[in-house]
Amino acid sequence: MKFQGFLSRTSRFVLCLTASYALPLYAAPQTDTASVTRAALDPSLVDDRGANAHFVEQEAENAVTDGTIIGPARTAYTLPAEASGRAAVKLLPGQYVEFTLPEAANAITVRYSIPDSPTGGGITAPLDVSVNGRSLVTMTLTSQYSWLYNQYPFSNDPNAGLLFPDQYITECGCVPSATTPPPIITKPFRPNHFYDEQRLLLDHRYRPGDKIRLTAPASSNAAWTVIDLLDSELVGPTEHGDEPAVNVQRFGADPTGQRDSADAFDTAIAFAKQWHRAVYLPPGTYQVNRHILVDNVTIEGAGNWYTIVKGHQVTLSTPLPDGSVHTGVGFYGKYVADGGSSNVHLSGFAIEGDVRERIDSDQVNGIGGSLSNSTIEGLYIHHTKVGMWLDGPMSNLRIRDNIIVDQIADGINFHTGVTDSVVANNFVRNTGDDALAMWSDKIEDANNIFDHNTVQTPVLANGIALYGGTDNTISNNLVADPIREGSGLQVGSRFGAQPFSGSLWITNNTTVRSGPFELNWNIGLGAIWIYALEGSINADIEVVGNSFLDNTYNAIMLVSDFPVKDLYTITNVHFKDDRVDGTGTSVVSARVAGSASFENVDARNVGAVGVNNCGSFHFTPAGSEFTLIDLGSNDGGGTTGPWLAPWELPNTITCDDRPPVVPPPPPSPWVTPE
Ligand SMILES: [Ca+2]
Repeated sequence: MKFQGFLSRTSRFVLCLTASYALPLYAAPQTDTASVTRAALDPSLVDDRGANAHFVEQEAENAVTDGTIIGPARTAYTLPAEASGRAAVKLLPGQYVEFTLPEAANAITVRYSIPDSPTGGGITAPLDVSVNGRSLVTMTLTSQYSWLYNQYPFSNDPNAGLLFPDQYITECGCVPSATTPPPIITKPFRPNHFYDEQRLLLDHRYRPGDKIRLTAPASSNAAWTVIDLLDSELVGPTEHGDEPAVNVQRFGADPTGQRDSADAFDTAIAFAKQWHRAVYLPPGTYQVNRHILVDNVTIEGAGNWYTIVKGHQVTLSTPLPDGSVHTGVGFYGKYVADGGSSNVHLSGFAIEGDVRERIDSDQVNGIGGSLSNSTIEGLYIHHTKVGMWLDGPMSNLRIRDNIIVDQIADGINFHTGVTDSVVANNFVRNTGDDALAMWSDKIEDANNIFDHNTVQTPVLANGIALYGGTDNTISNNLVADPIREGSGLQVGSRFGAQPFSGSLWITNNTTVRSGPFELNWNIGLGAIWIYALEGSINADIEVVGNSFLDNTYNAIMLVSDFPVKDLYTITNVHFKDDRVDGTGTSVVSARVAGSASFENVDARNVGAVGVNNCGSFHFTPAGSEFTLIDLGSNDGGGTTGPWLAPWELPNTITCDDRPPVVPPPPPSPWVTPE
């Protein structure tokens, strides 16, 4: 390696002497390989927003490679769109990407994609890992948990015809079964959920400046290997549990993962409860292929890199009362109908599921049931359907410092009457539905806080979604790269939820590369998307101190659906002290009747008219049915002038749903007098 480096420097030197005009000939590789990002942004742009993670992120597109950068591009159903920062590196067999460690590390996480098998179901393929030129290990990548196709709730078969030919699809703008001649449907139809990630403990601690090279071997069976990013981390030593904890191995649990340990877990839990002790899960991999029922118990692992509870998906011979046709690994509180659980404390282990398809009736979640007066901390949850699906009513659950990645559906969902609970400092990437959600189904979710979480690349739906509820707070979160049928932050009267009431505080969040194209509506969304579909939204909604960065379309959208546009309104929304840096189209898109107030909402790099005001589409001489209330200090704009110009106020019709998109420059520090 040193010899090669010397050669390289010599050849540069010679070129300099002989052909100084030919700089580009030897300028590559040109990248700062130690560049650390958060959600593909300079960390200084998102200071104190999102989770304080243990790892540092480096995007492959900023690293050294002899492969090909794909993207940046944001079109759904494409590989770059689902990559962090909307770009990645594509390696052909024999090619590499190399990262320079910015900090000491003994562990890495690789986010990647490899092709599906021709008939679906996935393949495995090797990825060589070397450090400073020394071969270390060959990872086995898999596409068994990625690649879904077709209409919701999706298929694993790339060759399948339309699942629902009697449903409208935007691709033909038609109902295929009712159309003559029938439209030609390209297969695979709507491929998505391309990526997966894998963690690797290295053999020892490496130093800043050491070079981690990922190589697709020349002999790889994968036609290509896309690397999105590398997270590197210095993992601490194993934790031993609070004495005198009950060691699950004493009850026959097998840390080699060979034998099923579920019954041993049950026995250890029963013993621990009898003697009022915690259960300890020592380092190892424990095979558990069903739910572990938890109530009034503490279960502590040795740390989520060391203690892994891993299961196979099991097909049930008869469906369970809850509708499940499969079961799998998960820690479940009792359902409310069975009394609910309380005083459960889970920490320091990983849950590795085996969910490869979306079946909404299946309870194959990492955490489930009802868990009042409980804590969930320091878990790593992977390949389950939903990381944590809580069915209330229940109260006082604290969810902190967890990592939830590569889910088939949501990351965390507070479903039905979850109150006085906190979701803080969690990292959620690559969910197949809303990453963090409160769904006030039948009973309001109330007095909950989602704070300082990082959400990246939900491949369907929203980063953070609120469906009804009262007095909830969404604060200090970082949300990046929503891809389709959702956006960064959604406030929606949808899914039969109870109406919003009381107040909703959306404060000090940052979104980036949000406000994507809505394929069904054929228009762009807003990074924050307030949506009156099933009822008016008139609770007090305070949107304060947020930054909406690099919005693909709009920063803010208030909208109803066309069939109900004369039924529902949005009123009582208040924007204050928000920053909008870059919109492909407008700052505000209003496609609903109602009003909102704006105070000190500053914008720059705005691509279209500041306000796209359609109201409820009657276009009468009285103006739009939507009114903007200017409370002052709303500054800045773009090529079309100030974003909130006097001529737009209070309700000038400016309706143009599909203006040209002007991609903004990358976000940069906001240096203006306050
Ligand atoms: Ca990337």
